[in-house]
Amino acid sequence: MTSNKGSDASQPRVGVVMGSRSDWETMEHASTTLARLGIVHEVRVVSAHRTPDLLMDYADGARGRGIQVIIAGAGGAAHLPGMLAAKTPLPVFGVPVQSKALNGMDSLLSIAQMPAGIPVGTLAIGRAGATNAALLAASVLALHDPAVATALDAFRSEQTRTVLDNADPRA
Ligand code: RP5
Repeated sequence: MTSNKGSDASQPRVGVVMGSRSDWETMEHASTTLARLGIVHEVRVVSAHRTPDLLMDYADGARGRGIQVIIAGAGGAAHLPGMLAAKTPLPVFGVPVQSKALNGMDSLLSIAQMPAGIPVGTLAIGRAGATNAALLAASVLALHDPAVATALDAFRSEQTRTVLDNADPRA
């Protein structure tokens, strides 16, 4: 996949984590977007509440394993992104999963309202947020990786062309 000078090309560079398997329907859009850009990534269920020790281990070890950005999705009392950010200096992008009870407003506020000093970059609720988290992660990697920068440029050009080529919504 994407070349990365000085490191193993098969080494995941982005960690996509989620609080439950039930979040996959949303978070798979982060994974497919990263794959489309040729970015090697790993996908894990890590629950802030059900597996707190795994959460701490994941956050502690991520940087040492070559992860450069973490995308974390969770719903309801969505503490996963914030707790990861508390434990790792890596950039953490949080994706609020659309909850059944409150339509994701609970997830959004849980993720966005971090105290000063521990940032989480918070995306939109649901699929758009998951997709954009992957694009933001790619932008971070692209700062030092020309192959990712090229893939990102191509993605945007294609997106623009698709809109321009389908300008009549009745067609
Ligand atoms: C959160 O609780 C998860 O991120 C998920 O969005 C929500 C519900 O989890 P399940 O009960 O479906 O496993 O921790």
